[in-house]
Amino acid sequence: MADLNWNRIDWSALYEAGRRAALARPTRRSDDSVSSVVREIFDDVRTRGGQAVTDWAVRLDKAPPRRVAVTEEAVAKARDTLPPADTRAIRIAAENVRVFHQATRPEDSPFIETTPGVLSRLVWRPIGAAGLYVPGGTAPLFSSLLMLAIPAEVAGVGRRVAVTPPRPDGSVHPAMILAAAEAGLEEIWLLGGAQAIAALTFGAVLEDGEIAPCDKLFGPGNAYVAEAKRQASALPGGPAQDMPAGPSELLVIADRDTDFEIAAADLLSQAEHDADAQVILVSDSRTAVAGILEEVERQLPSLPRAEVARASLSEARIVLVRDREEACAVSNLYGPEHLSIQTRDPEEMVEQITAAGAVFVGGWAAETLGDYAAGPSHVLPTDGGARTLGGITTASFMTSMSVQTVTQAGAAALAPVAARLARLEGLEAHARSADLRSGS
Ligand code: HSO
Ligand code: ZN
Repeated sequence: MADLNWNRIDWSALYEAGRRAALARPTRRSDDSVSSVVREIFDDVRTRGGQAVTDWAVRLDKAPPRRVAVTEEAVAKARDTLPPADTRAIRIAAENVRVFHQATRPEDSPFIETTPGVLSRLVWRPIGAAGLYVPGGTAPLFSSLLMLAIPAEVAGVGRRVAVTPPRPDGSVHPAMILAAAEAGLEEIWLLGGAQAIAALTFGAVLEDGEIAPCDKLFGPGNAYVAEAKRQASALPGGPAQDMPAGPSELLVIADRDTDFEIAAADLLSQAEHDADAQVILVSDSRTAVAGILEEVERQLPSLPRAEVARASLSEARIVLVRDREEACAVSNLYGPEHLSIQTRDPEEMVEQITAAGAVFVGGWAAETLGDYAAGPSHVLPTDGGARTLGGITTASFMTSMSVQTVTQAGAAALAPVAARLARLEGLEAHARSADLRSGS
């Protein structure tokens, strides 16, 4: 059943403009209507507060916002509804995420003495309050809760507020409770969409309690959530946002040594996320491309989410390149959220990669392992953001500040320099402030 229509791109036949166009992300549906709905929700929540949040939640998700307390009792109940192996898997994932983030937490620098007596260092501080958006929709991504809440915890964030859409019956998935418990969260709000982002932005007094405004908003979401985060971060004094988020992306580089079955399974794992998920296969081998496509066709029909995967794959691209260097160049130009290098000697290619949210090296390193349990956060930049932005780390939940200490001798040495530069800029008050320290 060759009903998948793969878009094939012959890289060496294209000029620069054509190459960029071939890798462009599709423009998404009616951005204007999304932003006007979000604006309407924001305006309403700004003026009417919690009541507006509730009204929008009832209208769009058929349920008022509900606070789920992660009590011992709730955790025990959630555990009882799942096989013990599920609970263990969540625990192992959480532990790995914690270990990775503890080991990569930024450390305060030592004092650096640029001039005798002039000592500066860089110190890191956690942000005050983080709003964590955990997508629901067709799949409750409790793994995203781990990938946000644990780095935030390790960073030392004072207040973490997690929000997630209710399931169609208004309930929360038991795995979400267990993930919250593993991440040391005391509560989750069943509240989704732009109204959740508005609540985290303006604060909202709701029937079950208060959501206080947050300093920074994190997490992936649909087009409305992404637009809401964008509008929130554009407000004067509004919260910052982690990164602009679009549909998930995977670019696989394959050659004739690639295991076709594995590469195909990975492409499908990406495609099942949603119809907009971006799948790209880059290869210097026509044999590999044919073999992988055959495998995709073979594996697809038995997937429960075959229809979603099929929709995504109808937009999938295959880029034929001349060699490994060209494969890396394609990937760097695209800047994928996930890059999987399934070639011979994959480590060698990593050196040439400059833009990807996460790189999976070799056939054993499935993106799926990273999605759930390897340790690094799976919340990563999409839409080419990887060209200038990394994924979530503990540093995303922290700010750095410089701390400067100067002795009298240090001031005497440096003040004349500063005074001179100040006068060069025409800033006399600065110069006099320096003069007072020069000791002359
Ligand atoms: N691949 C997604 C993360 C995810 N996958 C969650 C499964 N569950 C974006 O990195
Ligand atoms: Zn995934």
